[in-house]
Amino acid sequence: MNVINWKEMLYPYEQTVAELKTKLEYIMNEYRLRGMYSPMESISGRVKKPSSILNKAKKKSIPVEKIEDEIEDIAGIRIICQFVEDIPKVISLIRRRDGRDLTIVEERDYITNTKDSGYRSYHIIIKYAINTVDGYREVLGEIQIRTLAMNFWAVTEHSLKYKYQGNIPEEIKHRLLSCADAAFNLDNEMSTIRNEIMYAQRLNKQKDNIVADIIDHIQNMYFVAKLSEMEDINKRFVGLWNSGDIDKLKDFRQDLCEMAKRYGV
Ligand code: 0O2
Repeated sequence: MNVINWKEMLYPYEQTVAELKTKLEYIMNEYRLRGMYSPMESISGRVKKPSSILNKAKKKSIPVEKIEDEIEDIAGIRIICQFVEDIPKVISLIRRRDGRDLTIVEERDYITNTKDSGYRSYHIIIKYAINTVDGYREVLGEIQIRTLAMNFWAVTEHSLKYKYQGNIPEEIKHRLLSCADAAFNLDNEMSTIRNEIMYAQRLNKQKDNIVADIIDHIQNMYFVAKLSEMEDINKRFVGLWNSGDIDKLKDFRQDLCEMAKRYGV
């Protein structure tokens, strides 16, 4: 039997997870930077543990030398969305990369085709190209896309599976199915107030950006403007901040911008 050097074997997967996570985070942050709603709420990644790889290989009768070809989720990325409607947008973002920095091998839609367990999620199996000491190679990876509600259910069910070593008692399985229904209904309910939520989030983001600009201007003028002027500015800022009036905060930012220009900062 071949002896696996786990650290060496898993290193390219570490690289894959780190690169993919960074690339997707840049997209998520670019949406936010542009004041747009991001269909990705958060992104996480992990490399499957050796014990978990061996368990899966045993369960699926995969010989050790075939592990890297047949276990597709050694490198795993999970993208969490707020709303079900965000999921197709994230899928498009990934499909756009097909043939560029990654290749799509397979898509599994467990949202339309819910698993018997109640599991819902969209999986995209990919091949990702990396450069290693030995040169260019491709590794398999799995991107899971799901809502916050789907994730809550899956993470909870996963830990129960672990606790009961895969044999969850029937009564708990039954209750988990009710929870899966509840998560499904929660997603549907959230969709009905999606526009309201998105509007509120955009407004908050806009306010954060304006306040960050105001603070930058105040900081830049701190040592060049007159003390009385700075005291006045600080007082106005606190008043406007407390009022929460976004239009007045915008006007104030404009005033500060002109003032900063006059001071040459
Ligand atoms: P981990 O610990 O998350 O890595 P199979 O093992 O046959 O069910 P397969 O053929 O590898 O799955 O592919 P599939 O169906 O795309 O599932 C891969 C991963 O999806 C699983 O990896 C889980 O992360 C998740 N998943 C699939 N079905 C379920 C489910 O019923 N409940 C939960 N909580 N997660 C699920 P691993 O290796 O099982 O686990």
